[in-house]
Amino acid sequence: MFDTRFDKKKFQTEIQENLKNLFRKSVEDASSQELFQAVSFAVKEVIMDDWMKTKKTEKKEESKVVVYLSMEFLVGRALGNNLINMKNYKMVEEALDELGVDLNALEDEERDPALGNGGLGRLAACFLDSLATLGYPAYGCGIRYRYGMFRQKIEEGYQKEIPDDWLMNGYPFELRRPEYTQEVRFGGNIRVEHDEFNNAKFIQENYQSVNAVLYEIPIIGYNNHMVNSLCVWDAEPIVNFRLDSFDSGDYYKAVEQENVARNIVDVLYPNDNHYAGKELRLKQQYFFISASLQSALKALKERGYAVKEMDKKIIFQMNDTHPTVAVAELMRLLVDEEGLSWEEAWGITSKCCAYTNHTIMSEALEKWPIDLFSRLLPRIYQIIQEIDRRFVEQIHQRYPGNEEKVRRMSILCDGQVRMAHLAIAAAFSVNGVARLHTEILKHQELKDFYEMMPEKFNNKTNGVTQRRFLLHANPELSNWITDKLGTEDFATNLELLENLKPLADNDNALSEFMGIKRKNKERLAAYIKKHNNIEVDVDSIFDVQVKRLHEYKRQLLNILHVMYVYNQMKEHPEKSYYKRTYIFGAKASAGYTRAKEIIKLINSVAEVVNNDRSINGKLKVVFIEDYRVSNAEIIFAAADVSEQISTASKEASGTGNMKFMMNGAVTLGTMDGANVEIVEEVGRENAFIFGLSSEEVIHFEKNGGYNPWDIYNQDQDIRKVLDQLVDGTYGNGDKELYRNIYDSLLSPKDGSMADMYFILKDFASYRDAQEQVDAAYRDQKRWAKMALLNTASCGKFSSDRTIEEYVADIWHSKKIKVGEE
Ligand code: 475
Repeated sequence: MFDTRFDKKKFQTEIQENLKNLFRKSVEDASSQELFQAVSFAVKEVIMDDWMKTKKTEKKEESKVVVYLSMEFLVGRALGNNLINMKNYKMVEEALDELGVDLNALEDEERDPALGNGGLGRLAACFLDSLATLGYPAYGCGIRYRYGMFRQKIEEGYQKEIPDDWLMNGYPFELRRPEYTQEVRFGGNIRVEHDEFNNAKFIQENYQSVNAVLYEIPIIGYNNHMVNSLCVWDAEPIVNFRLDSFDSGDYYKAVEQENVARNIVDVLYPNDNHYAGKELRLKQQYFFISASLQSALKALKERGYAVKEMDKKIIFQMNDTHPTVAVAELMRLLVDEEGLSWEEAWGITSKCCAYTNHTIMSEALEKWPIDLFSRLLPRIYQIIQEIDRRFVEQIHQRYPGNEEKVRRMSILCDGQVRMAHLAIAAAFSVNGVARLHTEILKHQELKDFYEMMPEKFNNKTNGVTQRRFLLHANPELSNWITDKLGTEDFATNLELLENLKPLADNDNALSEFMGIKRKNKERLAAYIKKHNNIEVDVDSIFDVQVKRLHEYKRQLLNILHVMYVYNQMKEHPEKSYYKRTYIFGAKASAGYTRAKEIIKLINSVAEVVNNDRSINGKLKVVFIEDYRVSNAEIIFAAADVSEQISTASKEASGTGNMKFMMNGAVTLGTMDGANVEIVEEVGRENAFIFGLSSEEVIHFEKNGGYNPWDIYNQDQDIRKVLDQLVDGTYGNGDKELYRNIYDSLLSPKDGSMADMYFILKDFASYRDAQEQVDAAYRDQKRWAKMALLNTASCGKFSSDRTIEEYVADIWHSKKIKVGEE
C-alpha cells in the first residue's frame, strides 16, 4: 500500500527542480551526493505538511507532552527510514528507478548522524520512533554536536579515530529555528538582594553567556502522518561581529566569545558507560538543559497554561544522570524567575521529572567535584545545596541517628555532587532497563533508596523499533513475514509474529527462512569483501559480536576462545569443525587503552588465522571497521549466532540482543540484562546459555574474587591460549604487546582484582556452549527451527511495548490523531 498523498510524477519533478535550484544540474549530470540531497529535500517537503498538522493537533488537543532529555540520540540515517515510515519506500524506489537512479546507492550517500555512543543513545532514537508511531506528542531534546561519534579506521590492527564531520554536506532534514534562541549563562557570582517584603532575590553577575540556537529534526511516525521533533541545540556567541568594533578591543572579545560558544557543542564525548569528569561535559549538560527547560516553560505559557499546571502538561524523562541538572534548573526557573515558593516549585519539579538508570558500572557514576560545579553553575549549586539539606533532613527523620545512612545517601558528600542521588531525590520515578537490572538496583546498588522510597522504583525492559531493524534492515524477511501472516500489521504490532510459530514445523517455511538468511549473509559477505577484502564463506556459521568495546562486554572472552579453537584445529586436524566466521565490530573510547589493546588482539588473531592455509578456511575472523547504525542493519540481518556474553550483572539490558533475535539469530549468552527475558520468551532450548549467574558474580565480588591461577594450572588448553598472549604468537614476535591483557587476567600490576570480569572463570562453560552451537548447526533443520522461533518470539522486545509501559506507569500522556485537514 502506498500513501496516496505521495504523487510519483510530482515527486520526480520536485527532485529535478531541487537539482536545478541547489546545484544547477539535471539528473544526468548530478553526483550521487547531489541526488541524495535533492531527493531528501523532496521528501522533507512532503514531511512539512504533516509536521505542521501535528503541531496544530497537539495544541488543539491540549496534549501532555513527553520531553525526553538526553545527551545522545543515535538516530542513524534518515532517508530510508523516513520513506519506510511514510510508507513510500517502494514508490520512491520506482520513481527513482524511472529516472535511472538507485535508491540504495543514494541511501549510502547519507552520513549517519552519530550523535550518540551506543546503547543509551540508540535507545533514545528507538523511543522517539515509537512515540511518533504510537501517536504520543513528544520532543527529544539534545545537542547538535558539530562532530558526532568519531569514525574508526583500523591501521595495522590499531584503532585510529577520525573526526566525524557529519555536517560537511549539510543535513537536509534539519530545520534551523532561530526564533527559539535561548540565552544560557555560566559562571560569575550570585548577589543576593532583598525586596520590600524582605524576599531574597538571587542575581547572577559577571557571567559568560552563549546563545542556544534550535535545530529541529522531524521524527516520523509509521503510517499515521504524525511528525514529532528532535530538538538539538547549537551554541552561538551572543556578541556578534560588528564591523564598527573592528578597531577596538571588542573585536578580539567578539572572536573570543565566538570560541567559547562554539566549543561547547564541538564534540560528543566518546565514552560509553564511563564518566570522565571534564568541565566541558558539564557545560554541555547545563547548556542543553537550560535551553530546553526555558523553551518548554515559554511554550507552556504561550499555550495559555499557568506555570503551576506544568505537571499536567509536561513530563521530563531524564536519560541517565547526564541531564539531571534539569532538576535544579527547573527549580531555578520556578523560584527565581517565576517567583514560586520553594515548596510550590518542588511540588512541580518532583511531579515533572523521572529518571532512567542505564548502568551499574561504578566507573560510569557521575560525581562532579564541588569546586568545579559551583564555579561553573553557582546558582544551580546553591539550589542543590538546599535540595540536599532538605533531603538529609528527611533521611534523619526516617532513620534518626543513622549518620552512616546519611553519608551513603546524601547528594553532597566528600566534596562531590552525586548526580544519581540528586535524580533519585527529585524524581517521582526511577526505572531500570531490564527486569534483572531493576532488581539489582533495588537490592544492591540503590538499596538504601529503595528501602526509603520503594514507590519510586519500577522496571521498563528496553525494546527496539522493528521499523528500522526489521522493515528497513531486512526487507526480504519483512516481505516473507507479510506473506505468511497475510498482513503488514506487525510493523506496529510485533506480537503478531508469534503467529509464525506453527511454521517451525513446516519444512518448506524453514527452508525459505534459511534461504532469506543466506541472501542476507551474501549481502554482508559482499560488504566484507568490499571493506576488508576478505572472502568469507556464506555457508559458514556467522558468529557475531557487535557493540561498544568494553571489558565487561567480554570481547576478550570471545577472541581467546577463537585462539583456543585455532589451536585445536592445528592439534587435531583429524577432527571435524563446522566452518565458522567470527565477526566483530566495536569502537573503543579514544582514551580506553585496554579496550584498544583488545581491538589490536582481535585484528592480530584475524591476521594469523585468515592467512593460515593449513586450516582450509575453516575459521575466519573479521573485524568490521567503523561499526555504526547503518552497517549494523546489514550485520543483524546476516547473523546466525548473537554473542551476548557480558559478565552477569554488568549489562543493564542490551538492545543489540533484541535486534539479532528479531532477525532470526540465536543468542549465545550469559544470564544478564534482557538476555534473561529473551530466553524466557524463546525458551531455553532455543538459546545457548552459559556462565556464572549474577548472584554468583556479586558473591565473588563481595569476597574479593577468585584465584585464576587455579584455572591456569588445571586447564592446559586455557594455559596455552594465555601463554600465547606473551610468547609472540600474535604479536609478530613482540612478546610485550599483550602483556597487560595477560596480567589483567592473572596478576594485575595495579592491585585490582585478578580477572575482574571472570573471563577465565567462565571460559570452560563458554567453550561447552560453543560446542553445542557447532552441534546444533550441523542439524540444519533443528537450527532453522531455533532461528525461526527466535523471530517468532521477539514480540515483547518492540520499543512500542516499552513506550506503552512508560505511558501507563510514568507519563500518563494521551495519543493524538493527525488527520486530513
Ligand atoms: C547499557 N552510556 C545497556 C543501554 O538502556 C543498555 C554514555 C555516556 C556516558 C556514560 N555512559 C553512557 C551508557 O551508560 C549506556 O549506553 N548504557 C547502556 O544503555 C540502554 O541496553 O545495557 O550498557
